[in-house]
Amino acid sequence: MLSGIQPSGDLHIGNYLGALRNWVRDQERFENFFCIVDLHALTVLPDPAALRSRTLDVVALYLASGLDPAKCEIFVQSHVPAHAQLGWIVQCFTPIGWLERMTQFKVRGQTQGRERIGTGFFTYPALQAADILLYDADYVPVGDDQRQHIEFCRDVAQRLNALHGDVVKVPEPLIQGVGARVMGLDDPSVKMSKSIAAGHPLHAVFMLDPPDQIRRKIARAQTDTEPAVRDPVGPGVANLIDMYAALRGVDARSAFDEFSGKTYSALKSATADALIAALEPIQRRYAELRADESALRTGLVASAARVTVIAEATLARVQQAVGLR
Ligand code: AQP
Repeated sequence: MLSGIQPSGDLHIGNYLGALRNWVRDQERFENFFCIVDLHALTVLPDPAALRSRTLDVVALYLASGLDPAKCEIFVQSHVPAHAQLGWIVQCFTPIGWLERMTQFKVRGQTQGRERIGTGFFTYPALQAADILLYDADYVPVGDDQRQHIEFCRDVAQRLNALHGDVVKVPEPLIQGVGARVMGLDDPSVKMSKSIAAGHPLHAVFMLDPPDQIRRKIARAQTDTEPAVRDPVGPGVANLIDMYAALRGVDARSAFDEFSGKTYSALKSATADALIAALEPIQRRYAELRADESALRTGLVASAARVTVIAEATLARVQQAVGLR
């Protein structure tokens, strides 16, 4: 199993419910590779000091959330040069049209204008495919927003295999039901996202928000003008119900039944309670882990050394197949 998070901003509960918490739950079942994908974060031209520090923040959050370094490789993508090397090869096998179809690229193209987007943002699905293929991943646990990118990875893997024999493994996405797409609290028509949260204080609950902030943000989450929870619920209410269900480990229907006929403030207060209960222990562990940077760095160096052996073997196999060796 392989997945990663970009250190491109503060992690929010979408990252937690859609990805991280599922990795923790499933870590006993798989051989696990979790990276901090700093090369991807570079596509949004972060401040260098912030990128450096956020990379360690994300490592500490992985560990604080319960990823066990005895069961998972936790490493930084740029520490393993094979990612960039295979990324280039994958790009060469990627028709431009496949990248132009990517929703993230199309959306950013509409908001920012295509000519202003860095080439790295356009080609990053190819690098992401390389991240996955290097470790012969069977499964890629992600939120629903990444479904198209995993499809892209499968397409490019199949293309490589069709042209050069069975050279890479074709992975499957692992996408959960509840929590797979947490929407913005201030605008439930868009997915909760680090980049939007950076400019909109009421958009997201961050994993490191203190309890009073969590309560304040959830209390101000957009709902609608109905007096109480009732079918059919609007998108803001559905988002709160979905978060509550994910945190309580029940399906969205049971969560709806629990609040049916109750006020929005009852739903909000229960959702905030559930978030605080989930995040408080993580925040306590995070504070301890993040204080010891040298321990974090030591773990990263050791993991990068171990995974490099695996990544280089796959890279050599692909290089051989395409004629570079
Ligand atoms: N809103 C979300 N709901 C559920 N899962 C989500 N993920 C992200 N947002 C949500 C999942 O978190 C993992 C890491 O994502 P990423 O670091 O690659 O960032 P992203 O998908 O581009 O989304 P972000 O974190 O909000 O950043 P920006 O602002 O750049 O879009 C992935 O598994 C993702 O599915």
